[in-house]
Amino acid sequence: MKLYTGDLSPYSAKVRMQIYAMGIEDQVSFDLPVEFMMGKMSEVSPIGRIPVLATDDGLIPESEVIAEYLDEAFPDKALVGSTPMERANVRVISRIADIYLMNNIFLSLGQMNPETRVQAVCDLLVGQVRRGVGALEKHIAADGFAAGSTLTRADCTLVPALWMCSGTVPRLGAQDPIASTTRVADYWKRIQDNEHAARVIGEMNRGLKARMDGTERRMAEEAIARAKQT
Ligand SMILES: N[C@@H](CCC(=O)N[C@@H](CS)C(=O)NCC(=O)O)C(=O)O
Repeated sequence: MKLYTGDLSPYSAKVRMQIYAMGIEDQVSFDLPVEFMMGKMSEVSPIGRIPVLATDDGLIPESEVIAEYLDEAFPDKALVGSTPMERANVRVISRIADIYLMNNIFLSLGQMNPETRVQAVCDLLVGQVRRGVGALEKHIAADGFAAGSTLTRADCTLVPALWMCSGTVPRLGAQDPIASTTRVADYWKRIQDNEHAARVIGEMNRGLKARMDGTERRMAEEAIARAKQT
């Protein structure tokens, strides 16, 4: 299998963390198609976004669907909990992270520049993120991992979402919503010591550095030039 993924992509980081935690890295290779760098990812996969998992049977887009697929493909290593209620809880936390945090944070990226920022849009989106973090505070476990005593897919979704939240919201001129929580703030501190979490955080930081210092753009230009020669 091949995962189309990028260092800085939090949705990709979610799937990478799951692959690392399941111990199935030897079954998956990682790649970023040149079409993504050219803004033509929809030629590879109609949704046009990463991550995408390429399997022998075809392509699977959408991080949550890939996550479910990996759990089903490797049931003895699945990270979704063992009882129906545990599985429901893992899925609820994962949905809070994806829908209420990540979606709104991604939409807010267009409001980063104070000179072009529409404050009402920014307030709306940050308000939704704050509301999502408030819900997470009630659902997340008081100690251990996000959904209890073992690492699950809830952690794989939350780590990139909280990384995005703490890195993005303050740049919109608002307080980090995690700062006014107890359980979420403690969890965020705790989980960064986990080896798989630390690894994807390191990868996202590396991707951010490459975006900021121009390395990402240079590498994309070189890959595009190579693709045009062939
Ligand atoms: N709902 C999708 C979101 C994926 C997504 O938005 N990926 C971003 C990178 S993190 C992307 O590919 N953006 C490119 C674009 O929007 O054209 C998922 O869970 O996989």
